[in-house]
Amino acid sequence: MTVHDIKHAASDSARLEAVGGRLSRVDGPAKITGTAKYAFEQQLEGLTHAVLVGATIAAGKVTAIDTRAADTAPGVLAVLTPDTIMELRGASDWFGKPPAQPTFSPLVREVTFSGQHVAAVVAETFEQAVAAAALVKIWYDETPAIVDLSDGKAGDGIPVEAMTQEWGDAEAAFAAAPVRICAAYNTPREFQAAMEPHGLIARWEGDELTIWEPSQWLDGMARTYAEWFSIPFENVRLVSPYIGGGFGSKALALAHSAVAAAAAKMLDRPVKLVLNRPQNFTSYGGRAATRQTVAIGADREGKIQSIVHRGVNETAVDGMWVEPLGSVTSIMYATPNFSSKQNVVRVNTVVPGAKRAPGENPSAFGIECAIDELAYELDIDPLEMRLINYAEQDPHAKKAWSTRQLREAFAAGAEAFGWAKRSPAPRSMRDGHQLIGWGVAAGTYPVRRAHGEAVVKLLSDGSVVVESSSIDMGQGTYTILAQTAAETLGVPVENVTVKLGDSHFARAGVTGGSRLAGVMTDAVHKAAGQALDELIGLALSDPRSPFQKLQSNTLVVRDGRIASPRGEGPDLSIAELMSAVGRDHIEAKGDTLPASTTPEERYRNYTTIAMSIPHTEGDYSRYSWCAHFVEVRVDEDFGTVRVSRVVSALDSGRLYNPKLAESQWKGGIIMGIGQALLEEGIVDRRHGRIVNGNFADYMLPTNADIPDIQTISVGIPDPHSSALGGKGVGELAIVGIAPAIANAVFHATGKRIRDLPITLEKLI
Ligand code: MCN
Ligand code: MOS
Repeated sequence: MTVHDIKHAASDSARLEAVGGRLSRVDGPAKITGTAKYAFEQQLEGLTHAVLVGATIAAGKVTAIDTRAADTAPGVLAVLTPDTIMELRGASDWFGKPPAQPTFSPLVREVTFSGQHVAAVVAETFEQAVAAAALVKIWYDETPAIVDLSDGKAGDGIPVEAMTQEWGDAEAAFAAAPVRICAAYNTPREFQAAMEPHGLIARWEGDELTIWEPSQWLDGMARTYAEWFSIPFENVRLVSPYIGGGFGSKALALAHSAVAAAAAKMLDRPVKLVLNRPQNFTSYGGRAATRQTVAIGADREGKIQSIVHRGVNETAVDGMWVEPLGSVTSIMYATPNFSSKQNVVRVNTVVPGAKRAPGENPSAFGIECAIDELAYELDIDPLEMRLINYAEQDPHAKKAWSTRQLREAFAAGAEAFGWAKRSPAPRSMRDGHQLIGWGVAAGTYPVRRAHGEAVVKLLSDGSVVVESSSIDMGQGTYTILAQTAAETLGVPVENVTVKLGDSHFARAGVTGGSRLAGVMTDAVHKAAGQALDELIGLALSDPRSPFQKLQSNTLVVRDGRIASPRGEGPDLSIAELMSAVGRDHIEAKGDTLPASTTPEERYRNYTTIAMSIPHTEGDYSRYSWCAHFVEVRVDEDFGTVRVSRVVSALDSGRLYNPKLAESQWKGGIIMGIGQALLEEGIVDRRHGRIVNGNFADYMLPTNADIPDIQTISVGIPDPHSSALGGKGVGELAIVGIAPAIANAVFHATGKRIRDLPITLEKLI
């Protein structure tokens, strides 16, 4: 597709089945009718059930484990402890870096966080395993834990040099600026809280391992299993056709995955292990708690002269997680002087992990609140403030934006929201006892790019099968790949079946960083294009083809029928042509990697993230952008906050399916409303334990908390970001929504809440 073609395809397609059409989810009926089989729903012969026993201390040593009562409980097949579970080989990390320790035990003696897996019971039934797990007795030698960032023992942490970004002389310019603001912004520990819990079924057949596990990265997780058990990569098959949400948490094989796979090997029976809800709060990391200070120096007209940013995020005692807190701070506004530095602080927690827009999300909370504070300080409209400091190029990379429709987003959002009618002073808009506040904030997410493969098969009945080891956790991959294949081949979309979520299919890298749609539409477009070329080639040159005598140099396929471009001569269905030339199928593999790629590079490309393409590669800096406009109503007496209106204008380039992109954006906005007002992992300071690790106490927004949300697409096709002109969609909208709400709360109440979530006790 040329740039010219892409421009034409910019607007919504009238044809549902084409790229750009508002086709409903093709996997929808299977999910609604219950025929979609999720990982834990596999019925296997001889299936056994494992239940984990977690540490009740946050730091210390296991001194003794008494398994006698559990060993003899009904149905118990094995009680595994650090002494009895098999040792596994250490696996390399997601960059492909070799492990620090050559071997490890997936059950631990040295405890570094509450809930860490110490023992596991395997029984014939789930109920028997649960009952026996309660009989396992563990003794500890407890040592003091560092419970969270505010713990006196936590200290300032370790500098992360790689996060330092500096130009000009930020400290001096800040000191010299006529107008200065400086404030601290905090976000708590948050969790991905996907409906479907983590877990897996593991089955060994000789030295071949099959794993049914919800996964955002089949190839990467298969590599980990292969390394743990010292078996060839090809011997591992991961199956994950449907996923009940991941939000960043399902990209890695974790300690509980190792326990289940080891137990299956030791017992030579398939093992199912599903984490209960509290275990979903301690067996893998959510978003790290963060602290930032943002200092902005400006002139009296509001032009920024310096930004000084310092960030801290919590990480684990025995694992490193860096939440890049300067990622939005360094690129959103033009500034001649800039400094951002970051530390990490080790606390007794499971290693934090990726939650939708890791880095960009808390980063935007800091800078987008701070810019609002500067606007009020100078009595400048917060929207105007953002335009005064509009970055015409990437201030950090010093490169042109590939596309940046942020000015357009501000304009379209403001218009639809009615921003011009805002009364500027805080507490100046009300409806009876409700204080009304309007807030704005911007968001962004880089366009992460990578490579992928896809196989397209054209079968003798004219139907089409697309295969890829990529996944659909709800974003719409099945649907957009069906549209891509249908459009490219010229067949009705009902004739296309997309098969995903099996590591034995054509390979794909991680579904993270909102990159999959761009990667896979490219691969499927390539594969389908090759299949079409082969079909037309056969039709023109095969002696048995009725088109052969036509002496035409090309043919077209439309609605599954093949004919000459001007409609002269024969007109056949694909099935009729395949039968005429005696072919039962045509198969093509689309591969976006260069032909010169070695097998080793190919393996690394799909099983590590080391080969992602930088978003600032070449001449351009590539990002998606958005502007959120929010109305809140704060009860004057009770301090309760309700978000009553959201209008967001977003630039994700060309949309492959606007209906699904809007759904993704709304999902991000809803998650952001939860972050702003409700979500917070609460740590019991005595035991270093998450006390609200369940869906009754970890507050998430329900439909009643969510107002009408209007999203407006202002994107234009971006040929530098992907083959078909799209930019990332999945994480964009959760960036900037919490600060827009915090800014609206300030406008409503005159109170600046800099600690999320904004709960009523902080307002009264
Ligand atoms: N899309 C589009 N036009 C584009 C780009 C995308 O129409 N230019 C639409 C497509 O429907 C596509 C979807 O948006 O399937 C997401 O595309 P993309 O932005 O490439 O993101 P990924 O497919 O890589 O999905 C991952 C992303 C991430 S990183 C998280 S976290 C997240 C998210 O998607 N987790 C989700 N959205 C989620 N949605 C659901 N339902 N569940 C999750 O766990
Ligand atoms: Mo998304 S947090 O990059 O899986």
